[in-house]
Amino acid sequence: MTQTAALPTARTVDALPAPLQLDGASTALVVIDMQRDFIEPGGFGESLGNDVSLLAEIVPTVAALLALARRAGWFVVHTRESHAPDLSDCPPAKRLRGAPSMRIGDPGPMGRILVRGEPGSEIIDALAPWVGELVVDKPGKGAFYATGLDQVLRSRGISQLVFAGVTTEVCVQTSMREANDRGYECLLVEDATASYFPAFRQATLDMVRSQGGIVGWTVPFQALAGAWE
Ligand code: C5J
Repeated sequence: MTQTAALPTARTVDALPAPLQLDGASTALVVIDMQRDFIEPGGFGESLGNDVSLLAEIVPTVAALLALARRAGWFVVHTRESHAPDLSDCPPAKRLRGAPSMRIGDPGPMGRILVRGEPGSEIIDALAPWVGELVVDKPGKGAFYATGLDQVLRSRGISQLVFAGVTTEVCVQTSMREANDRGYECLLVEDATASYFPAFRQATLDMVRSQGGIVGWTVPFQALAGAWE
């Protein structure tokens, strides 16, 4: 009788500031806010005066990362920064901040800005969630604030999170810090995250992996894919 050895589920990823042992059985990919409202013209990002084309550049890499996660069998989570239609979960301090051309809840070319169920709050077609993947609507910048994400991850035995998405220094970094404080090991894929301000993206990568990885690790996509396949 021949016996087939179980494939090892853990791999060593050549990350910074140090190699990271990633175990596929306890890993989830968390794709932050790849929504039309941030990436396409006419949404929240552009209403704040930003050049949204900078964010669209990472879409092929995020698509490749999603494909890797699906092949590897990692649990996949997508988040959407969004609010209830009555804006009951949008504090005035958030809605009234700054001087955007359109505020959260205002009608725009893709429907009401950052409101759940409107076309602008949907994830872009190229990165659409698959059946069985978790979609988390979050009213804050962080994925753990006022959501059930922590409970879902814990119930699945997940302790390592691979992060991608936008924007690096706002929702991605906030979510990573929330996860780090909750005991998750966090790995940010460097070329699968973007900011309207490239210098802020770079500063965030440097901050995350500074001081021995005070928030987590970073890795280029090809290095992660190379370790896995
Ligand atoms: C922002 C986000 N930048 N998804 N949201 O307001 O990073």
